[in-house]
Amino acid sequence: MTDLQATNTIKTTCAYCGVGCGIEAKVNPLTRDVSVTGDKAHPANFGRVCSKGSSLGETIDLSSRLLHPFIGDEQVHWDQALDEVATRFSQIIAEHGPDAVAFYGSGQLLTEDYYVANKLMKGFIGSGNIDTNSRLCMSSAVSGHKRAFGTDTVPNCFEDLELADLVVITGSNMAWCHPVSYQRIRAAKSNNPNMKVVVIDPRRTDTCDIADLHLPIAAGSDVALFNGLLNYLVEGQYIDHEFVESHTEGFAEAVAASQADGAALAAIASETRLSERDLATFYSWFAETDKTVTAYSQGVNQSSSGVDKVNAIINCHLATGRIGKPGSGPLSMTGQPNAMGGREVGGLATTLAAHLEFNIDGDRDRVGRFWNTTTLAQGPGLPAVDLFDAIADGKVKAVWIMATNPVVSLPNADKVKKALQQCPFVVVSDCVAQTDTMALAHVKLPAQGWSEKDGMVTNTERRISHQRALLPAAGEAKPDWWILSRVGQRLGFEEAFNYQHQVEVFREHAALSGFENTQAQRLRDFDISALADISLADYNNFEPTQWPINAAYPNGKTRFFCDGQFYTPSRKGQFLALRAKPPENPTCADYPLVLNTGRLRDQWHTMTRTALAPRLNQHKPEPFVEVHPIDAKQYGLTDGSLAELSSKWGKMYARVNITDKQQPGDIFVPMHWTEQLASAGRMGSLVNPVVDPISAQPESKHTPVAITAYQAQWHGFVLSRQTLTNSTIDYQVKVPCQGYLRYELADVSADRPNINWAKQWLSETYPNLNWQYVDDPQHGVLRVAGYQANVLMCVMCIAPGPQTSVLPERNFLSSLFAKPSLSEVERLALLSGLPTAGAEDTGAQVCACFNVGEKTIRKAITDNALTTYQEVGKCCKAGTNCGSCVPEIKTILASIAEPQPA
Ligand SMILES: Nc1nc2c(c(=O)[nH]1)N[C@H]1C(S)=C(S)[C@@H](COP(=O)(O)OP(=O)(O)OC[C@H]3O[C@@H](n4cnc5c(=O)[nH]c(N)nc54)[C@H](O)[C@@H]3O)O[C@H]1N2
Ligand SMILES: Nc1nc2c(c(=O)[nH]1)N[C@H]1C(S)=C(S)[C@@H](COP(=O)(O)OP(=O)(O)OC[C@H]3O[C@@H](n4cnc5c(=O)[nH]c(N)nc54)[C@H](O)[C@@H]3O)O[C@H]1N2
Ligand code: SF4
Ligand SMILES: [Mo]
Repeated sequence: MTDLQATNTIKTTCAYCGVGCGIEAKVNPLTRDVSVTGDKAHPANFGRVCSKGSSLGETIDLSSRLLHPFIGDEQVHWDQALDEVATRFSQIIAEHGPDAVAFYGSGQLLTEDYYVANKLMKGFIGSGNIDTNSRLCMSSAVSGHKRAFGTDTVPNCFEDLELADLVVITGSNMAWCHPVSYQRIRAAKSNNPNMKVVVIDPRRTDTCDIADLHLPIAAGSDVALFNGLLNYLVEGQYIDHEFVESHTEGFAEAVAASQADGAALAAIASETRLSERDLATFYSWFAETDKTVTAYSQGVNQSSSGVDKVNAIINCHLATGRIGKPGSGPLSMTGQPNAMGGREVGGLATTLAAHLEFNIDGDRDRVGRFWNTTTLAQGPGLPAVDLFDAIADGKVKAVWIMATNPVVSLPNADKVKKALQQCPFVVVSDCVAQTDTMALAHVKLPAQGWSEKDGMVTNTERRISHQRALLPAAGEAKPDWWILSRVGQRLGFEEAFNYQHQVEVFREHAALSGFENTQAQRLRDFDISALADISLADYNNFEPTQWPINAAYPNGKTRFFCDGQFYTPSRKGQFLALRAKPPENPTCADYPLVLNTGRLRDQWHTMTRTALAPRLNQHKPEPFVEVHPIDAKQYGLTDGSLAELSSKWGKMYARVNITDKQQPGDIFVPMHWTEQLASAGRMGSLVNPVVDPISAQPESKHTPVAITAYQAQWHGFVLSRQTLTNSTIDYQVKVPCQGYLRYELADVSADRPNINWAKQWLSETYPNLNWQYVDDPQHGVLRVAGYQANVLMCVMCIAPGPQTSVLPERNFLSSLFAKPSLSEVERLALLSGLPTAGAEDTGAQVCACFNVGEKTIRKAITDNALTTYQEVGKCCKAGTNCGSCVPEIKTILASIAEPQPA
């Protein structure tokens, strides 16, 4: 059989964001080659995929995987590892009670995994101590939904983004974080000339590319903005009185509270840092456009007033009766592929399971009877930040972390790291061998990752899709549900965790959702009881469907609440009386700037998977900080140099990017870099541990910080085919590229690296190379190349001072790694740093899908007199797949049309 014959096509779901795109994977199980295209039949994406989705096949390489269980550094059999986990957990529970242990999970677990984790901890170990990274992500939306609707339901769906005449995108960089939904809005807008888009974000992000209005709101002031809108709707008589009177409660109190701080536009303008004119435009568009969707994400949720922000938005939709209707409603954009599935199974410490609640009469008893357990948790457990504090305090003595990397992603991350270093027993399940959290594990458990694991995920619009196995497991990796249930059995819960296949878990989850779920007992929105007896064949062939899936809605339901029926005791939607309040930690003289953190187009969180795809590392290769020109001047920062950022909690280094997309006083750092890739690039160290008082979601978008120039005495880079040994260089960032690694280096030490130092360090990796070099102490220049025969193995370039511009062109040098051997001319060119004739420098990457550089695009535009991004796409493919780089292409077009003064 040839490799070609072995290829088959399997439909599955993307591993990454909450859009939950359907994909078609062409799989060769013999070579483990997987190539991905969009599934035209999947209702979340209709065939589209973004740069991350389309490069999934490049992230399943086995070299970075954890392939076997380990206790300490010793590889062990599964039985030994499972026994160790069960024994240590049992001992600690016996000695200190069930609240001395905890699980910390993730929206990247499949529903079946998550269900088993929750059942084991809450149902049988008997503690509420299972929380998840969804606490850092969706918990404010969950609490906001529960306050307004009496349940955690997203009322609308993706299609509403297309049906709307006004799309308000707030606290969401959708162009980068939900790219396929964003492209759907872009396409809808070009078909509907009446459609307007408003973006509310302190930064001018690429999402603003399709905005008719951008409101660069002062960080944290969203409640004031939407309270102001509620008032405007009242004063201008835009209220849907019939809906408000028949189907809601608390309207008068909400309006009174929103007026308490002054309802005049001037007052709101000063609180939100917006102009009165822009405010009036936004308010009038919202007031007059019946079909309005407000889509929101982490700029809303990750705040000390996150829940109030959510309810301030929902208040305006309830007041106008615009909820659950085609083209109108509030739309919480979920982050992770199974953020919603986690909420269904009760993965948060504060809920039970299947939308049953600790604080609702009868629900504990209901879950206890269904699971046939007498040890159900008495009440909620500790939410994430409190949980890690309890570990630091020694109250929680054993923790099992699965599918998340809290040493990077939790706030006050140095404290989290220390807590885990001191914790008597840390278990980590991950598919990747080296993460900042795995480094602290006593027991390391290899989990199956995307392409191997098999089960259900639920996306933003409540759509359940099957994520299917494409390949056999890597090494001894096992599904998370299997690992958890085998430990559950060893803890003595033989029957309750006797699952042999994930479909058995799914059936039980579906049955619980329908258990005593009637008006007479306790009606819950989440009900997929029609799947309680699903056959294995139907499970395997399951078509994407929006819940509920029950007797009344066997094929799912698109929208909730348009009938005015909610899940509160009175069945009425609830207005909340809200007062704007400033972020809990204000800036001060020592820490004068607001640090905002978030995502990049081509990276996923802590980069354990996206950094494996070289083309995803080229757009933004290093940790950086975006600073407004006024602040850059004030703090003595130059573009492209390094800065040190510090807060009360920690510090980091980042490359300075001066841009007027920031507001003065605000700076932005991407959340992605870890200690595995950057010596001091872990931004979680800086972030304040303040949380929302209702949802306990951390305020990741607002930390007071200081910034100073990093006084580099020298800087440089190494390009190397192999991973280098650790060095003591102060600033060191590793960038995986195609066929080689790039290390960016800098140090404050006045000792200039010389050829001896360079040879000593590089020889630890390459003991037998031929070295060619230029070492010029007078000019501080060092260039070293190492050859095996004529094959270039590594090259180092060092220059004095903090600037990067004096170094040779990295793109040219990297092109030499693609050559089987180098000629004498090329070797000389390499040391002189000057490209040889004919060597192509494509410039910084713009399009990740087709790896097209800025210089290629500029040349295409000037050579062919191109004027639109569509023409650029036709000419060099850039921007024609996911479209996320279209704003950058437009910027290049504009800069050529109107040359900047030199
Ligand atoms: N490329 C990529 N896509 C992803 C992910 C990824 O890692 N990479 N992660 C996924 C996950 S889990 C999530 S949760 C989502 C997150 O998706 P988003 O929420 O869209 O992403 P963020 O970049 O975290 O933050 C969104 C915006 O909030 C703005 N913001 C900050 N403060 C405020 C404020 O006070 N008010 C308002 N209105 N806006 C503010 C920020 O400037 C930022 O542009 O992305 C998902 N998709
Ligand atoms: N400052 C700041 N902090 C933030 C945010 C922010 O915007 N700013 N955003 C927050 C948000 S919204 C989120 S969602 C979090 C994300 O933060 P994390 O959850 O910490 O980040 P990930 O890199 O997604 O970690 C997932 C881990 O699970 C592993 N993994 C993948 N699939 C599987 C699997 O099937 N099984 C197992 N066992 N492991 C698997 C991956 O290799 C990876 O190590 O960060 C939060 N932290
Ligand atoms: S938008 Fe991109 S990352 Fe999100 S699910 Fe679709 S392909 Fe995956
Ligand atoms: Mo998230």
